[in-house]
Amino acid sequence: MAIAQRTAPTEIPAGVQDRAGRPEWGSDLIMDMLRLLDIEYAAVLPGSTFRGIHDSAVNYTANTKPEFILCNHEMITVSMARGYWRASGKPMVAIVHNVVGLLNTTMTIYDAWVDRSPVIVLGGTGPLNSQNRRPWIDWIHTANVQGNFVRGITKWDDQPGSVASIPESILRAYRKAMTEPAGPVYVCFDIDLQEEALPANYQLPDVNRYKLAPPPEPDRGALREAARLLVGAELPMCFADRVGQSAEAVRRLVELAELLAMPVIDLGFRWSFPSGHELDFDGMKNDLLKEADVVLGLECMDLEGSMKLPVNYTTRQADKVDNPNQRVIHASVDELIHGGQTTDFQPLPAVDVPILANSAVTLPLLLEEVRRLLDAGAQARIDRRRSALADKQKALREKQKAGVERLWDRPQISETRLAGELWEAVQKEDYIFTHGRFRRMCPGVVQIPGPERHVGGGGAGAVGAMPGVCLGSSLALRDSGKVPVCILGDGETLSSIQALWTAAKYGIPGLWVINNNHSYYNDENHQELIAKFRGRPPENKTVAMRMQDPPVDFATIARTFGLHGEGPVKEANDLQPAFKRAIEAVKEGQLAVVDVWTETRAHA
Ligand SMILES: Cc1ncc(C[n+]2csc(CCOP(=O)(O)OP(=O)(O)O)c2C)c(N)n1
Ligand SMILES: [Mg+2]
Repeated sequence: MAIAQRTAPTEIPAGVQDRAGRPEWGSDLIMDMLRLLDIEYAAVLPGSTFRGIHDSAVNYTANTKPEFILCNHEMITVSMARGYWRASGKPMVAIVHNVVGLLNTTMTIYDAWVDRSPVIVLGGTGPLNSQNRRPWIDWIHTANVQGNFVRGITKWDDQPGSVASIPESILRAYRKAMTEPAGPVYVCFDIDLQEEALPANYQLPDVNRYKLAPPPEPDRGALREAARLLVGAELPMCFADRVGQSAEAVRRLVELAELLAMPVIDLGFRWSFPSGHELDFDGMKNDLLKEADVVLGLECMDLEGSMKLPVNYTTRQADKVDNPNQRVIHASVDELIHGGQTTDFQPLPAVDVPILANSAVTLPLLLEEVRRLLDAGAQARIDRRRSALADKQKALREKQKAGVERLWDRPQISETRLAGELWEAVQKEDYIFTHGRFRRMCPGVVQIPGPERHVGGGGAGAVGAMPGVCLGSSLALRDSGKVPVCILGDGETLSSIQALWTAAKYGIPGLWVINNNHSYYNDENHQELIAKFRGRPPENKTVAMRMQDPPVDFATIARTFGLHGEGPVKEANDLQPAFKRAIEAVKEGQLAVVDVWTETRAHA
């Protein structure tokens, strides 16, 4: 049964006529521009520096298109916008108060930046005319220049100097955010501009004349060389990373992989290759790298790092595979966005055939070139490889199966069991995962075809961003009939627990499964490693690390917001009934939280 279709519970302002297109004030113009750009939602946490915008949203555009979505922490506003884009391909706006609101967003703006997600952050400041400032508060909430706080982690920021400059500023923000490589932008509006009267008969711009340019096409010479290397290879392999931002690109990648019998490793920023496919070789990267004579990277965030053997977490070192004749192709537009504020540009990969284009554009053209070059000799080599890979894949699946079996029946529920049971429960549904390292949690078992069933991972590893991201994806999917599902850590959930209120308020459904190991476990693992390295007692790794005494009761917290709560589930046998009840609640349009007490996972 598909999820129930509901009418979205918009707060309709009393006695207001939607008067879009006839702006009277600077802030009316801002709302007009957002509507012209087809922005459906703006996530907000209110503040007096955007009282003009807030008034226009309510009393001018009648809280529709964009509709304001109230959040209880600014980091959730930005995360929601990011999740919304991931699931819909459309940008969403976050509007935040002056200095303090903006500072609260910074972690999630960075997360969006590393995720190459177009989030349009708007804010207020001032008044810049100090004569108009209230004592104290307006002074501490004004900055010169406010965008400086996020300049290194946004593609662009602006602070228009007149009402007449507002349309251009918003249009450019939209274009900058959306043009690949996509990323967050910030536009700050002086209070005085928001509250300034517009000239009578103000004319709005024709936004159709400012359309986004299509993404750049790859150089034909580079494409031909890439095809030549791939067709002539003994063993080509592929690392796929942001490919899954386009479902069509994933289909083309499957076609290419099948045509060439080329194993693929999905690096995890998106769901870029079907798990369980005969060429899904996640888990066998190291063996393949030693043999592969050609590596095809597709939009890899860290190609160089991905081509290394596992990291020794104590020394932080990772060795490069010794394969001197290996040739590397990389299609990516990431280089166009790298800045100097943070080192998210990663180590510079050695690449023989660089292609400055995304995979959605590159793959169809590469397929054509490869097909053109395939001759009988190449075909014979590919056929031999296909059967050799089938044996390798069989061995890989057996190893994965044994690994999963080893972690299935444990005194406490393992992360693997949790993921396997969740997969069992949701695969019968019209599901879509909005987050979760699902491929690695229960390898070989979960079979997810592509981004239409999993919007992927990715970001800056910022604990606390994901609840908002999942909520934003679920907002985008609210009327799709799909059941949005995610697995969240207890630590990350608690960091943004107030996101549950927004879910309740706006009827945003979703199944949130909390992998509750009562710990910031990732760091427990680090404490154990360092203590052992220094010859100190590793048992102390749990100090200032565990969320016990008292434990966090996520199901009760969910219920206090009027949401469906299950658990804590402590026995594996109770998982299926809990998931079943929770999925029923989701189908009725609710967010359901299932708190599962898990064991801390085995570490590296
Ligand atoms: C903002 C932020 N603070 C701290 C960290 C360090 N950190 C990385 S993972 C992690 C643990 C997260 O806990 P939880 O969500 O429960 O996941 P678990 O590791 O227990 O599975 C922490 C604290 C971080 N990445 N980001
Ligand atoms: Mg945890």
